[in-house]
Amino acid sequence: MPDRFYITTPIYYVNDIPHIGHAYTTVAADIAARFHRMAGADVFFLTGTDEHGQKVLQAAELRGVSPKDHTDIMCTNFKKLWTALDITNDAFIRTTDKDHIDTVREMLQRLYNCGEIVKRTYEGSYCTHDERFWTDKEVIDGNCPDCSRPVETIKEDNYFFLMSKYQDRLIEHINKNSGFIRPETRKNEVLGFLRSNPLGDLCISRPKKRLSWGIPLPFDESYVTYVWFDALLNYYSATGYLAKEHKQTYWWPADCHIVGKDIVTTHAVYWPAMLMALKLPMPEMIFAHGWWTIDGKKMSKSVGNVVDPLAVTKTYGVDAFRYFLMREVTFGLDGDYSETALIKRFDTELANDLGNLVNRSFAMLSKYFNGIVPETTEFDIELKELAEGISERLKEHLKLLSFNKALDAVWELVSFLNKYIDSNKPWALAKDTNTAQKLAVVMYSLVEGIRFISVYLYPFMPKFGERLYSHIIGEPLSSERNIHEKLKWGTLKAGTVVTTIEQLFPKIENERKEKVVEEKSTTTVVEEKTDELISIDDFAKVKLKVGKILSAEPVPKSNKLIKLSVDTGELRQVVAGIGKHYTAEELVGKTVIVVANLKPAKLMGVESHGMVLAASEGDSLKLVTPDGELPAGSVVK
Ligand code: ME8
Repeated sequence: MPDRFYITTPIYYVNDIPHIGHAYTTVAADIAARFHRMAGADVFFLTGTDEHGQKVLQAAELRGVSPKDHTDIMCTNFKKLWTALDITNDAFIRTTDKDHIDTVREMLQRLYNCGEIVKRTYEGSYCTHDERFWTDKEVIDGNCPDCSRPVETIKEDNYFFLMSKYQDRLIEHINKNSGFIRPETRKNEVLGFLRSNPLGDLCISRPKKRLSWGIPLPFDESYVTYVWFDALLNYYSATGYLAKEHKQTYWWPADCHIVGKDIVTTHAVYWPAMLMALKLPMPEMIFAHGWWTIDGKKMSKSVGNVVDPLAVTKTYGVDAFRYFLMREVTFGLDGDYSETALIKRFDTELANDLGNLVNRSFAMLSKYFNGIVPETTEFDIELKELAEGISERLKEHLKLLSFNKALDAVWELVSFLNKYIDSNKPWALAKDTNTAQKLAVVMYSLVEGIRFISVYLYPFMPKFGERLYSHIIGEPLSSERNIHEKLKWGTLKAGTVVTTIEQLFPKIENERKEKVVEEKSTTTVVEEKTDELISIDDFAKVKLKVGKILSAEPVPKSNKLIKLSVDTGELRQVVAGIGKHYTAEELVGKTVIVVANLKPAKLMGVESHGMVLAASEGDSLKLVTPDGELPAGSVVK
C-alpha cells in the first residue's frame, strides 16, 4: 500500500441537486480514503464543485443574482450532503477559487508558450446546452448526440489544444499500464475509441461575447476557457493550495480518480493528453464505475425519479445506505436502485447476520461472565487465521476498488462466528463445570472476532465500526493510528468489560409491524372446530423456525409467564405461558419450535415476538422439539 494516497471524485456541476449517483462516487472514494488512513497512509481526499459555464450563468440570471453568489449558495448542497454521509474529504475545491483560476491560467500560458495551443478558424456544429462542438459524424439528424437538442453551425476563431498528436502516446500508455483505466471493459472501450478514430484537437476557448462566465485565457482576454479544460485541472491545482504540509510534487500524481462511466473519455483521453503536454506525471488509475437507474430508467428531474440520499439516510441510517450502495452492485457495473432491495439487505445482512451476532454474543458474555472478557490461552486456529487473513484480502480487493468482494470477505467472518455459536452452544457449555474452560475460549473468541469485524467494517459503516470498537475497547477507533497492527488475534485483553448493547440494526420489517401492536392482557381462546379444514396455503402462512433458548427469567407478578431470549437465526424475546411446567433454569439451552411470524404482543407489559410450541394433555405440558440437532433458524416445513 502506498504511504501517500491521493484520491479524487469528479467535481460535480454546481447546478445539480445531489442525488444517489453523486453520493455513490463520493462514498466509494471515502471508503478507499478511510481504508488507506487506517493502514497508516498519508491521505489526500479531494472533492468539489464545477462552477463555470453557460448553465450556471443562466441559472444565476434566472434567480437575479451574480454567478458567484449563485455558486456560493449551490455548493453548500454538496457540502451538507457530504457531512451527512460521513464523508471525510480533506478538501473541497471550487473552480471559482482564486488559486485554481491562477493555476489554470498559468497552465494555459505554459501550453501556449510551447506551441501546444494554437488559434484557428473553426466552423462546426455547436450545442449551446452542452457547450461543445460536435463533428459532422457525431451529430444525429441535426441534433446533439448527448442531449438531442438542435445544434447550430458556428464559424469563429478559437484556441485549440493540439490533442491529436498524443493519440499514439495515449494508446501506448494505456497498453503499458494495464491498471490505468479500470475496469477492463472501460479500458477496452477507450482503446477501441482511440484506435478507430483519428483523435481531433480540442477547442479550449469560448468567445466572451458568447459566454462570459469562465476563466479568461491569459494570452487573449476576449476568450474564456472551455469548462472541461478548467475542470480537469482541478485535480492538479488542488495539490498546490488545498493539500497542506507538503509540496505539490509530494501529492501529484493522483493515485486514483473515481468517476462515472459518463465521463470516462474526458478523464481517460483529454486529461492524460493535457498532462502529457504539460510534462506532468500520469495518475495511477482512473476508475469509471457504472450507472444507478430507477426501474431501469435514468434518474432525472423531469421524470421525477431522483432519489434524495438525505431522505434515504433519514429513514435507514447513513451506515445502511453506504453499505447498500457498495454491497448491491459490483463497482464498475450498472445497478437498479430500489428501497425493497435496501430493506432486504438491511434485514437479512445487517439485522440478522451482523446485529444478532453482536447482540447475542454480548448478552451471553454478560450472562456467563458478568460482561468480563475471560482469560484464555487457547484459541481456534481456523478462526484466528480467517480473522487475521481478511486484512490482506481487504488490501487486495480495495486496491482494485472491489468493494463487494471486500464485504464478502468480512461476511465470511460474520457467518463463521454465527456458526461457531451454533456449534459450540455456549448455553450448554455453561451448564457443566467441566466445560468452563471451553466456554471461556468460545466467549473470548466471539468478542475478539467482533472486534476484528468492527475494524474491517469501519471504512464502510463508520458509525457502526466506531461505536462497536469503542464499546469493546473503550477507545475511539478513529484515533487509532496504524490500526492494522492491532489486527492480531489475542490483542483483546482478558478483564475487558463489554456490556450488552442495544440492537444495532433493528429489523425494518419488525419495526413496521410493531407500530400496529396493541396491548393485550387477556388470553384469546380459540375454539377448535374439527370440521374446518385449512388449505396448504393457509398453513404455509405460518412461519415455524427452530429456536435455541439462550436465557429465561420469570415475568414478575406472573406465576406462569416466562420471558425467553431465543435464537431463531435472529435474537428474539418470546413470552411463554409455561411457568407451571418448567423452571426458567431448565429452559436455557433447550431447542424449541417457534412461530416466527406472529404479530408482536405484550403480555403483562412484556413484549413477545413469537410463540413457543407446546403440546398438552390434561395437566401435562411438553415443549415441542425437533428429533435431533438442527441449527437455530432452521425452517420447519
Ligand atoms: O460530469 N449513477 O459533473 P456531474 C452513478 N462536472 N453515478 C452518477 C449518476 C448515476 N445515475 N449520476 C451522476 C460532471 N453520477 C463534471 C465532472 S470532473 C473534472 C468534472 C456521478 O455533476 C458520477 O460520478 O454531471 C458521474 O461521473 C458524476 O456524478 C457526474 O457529475
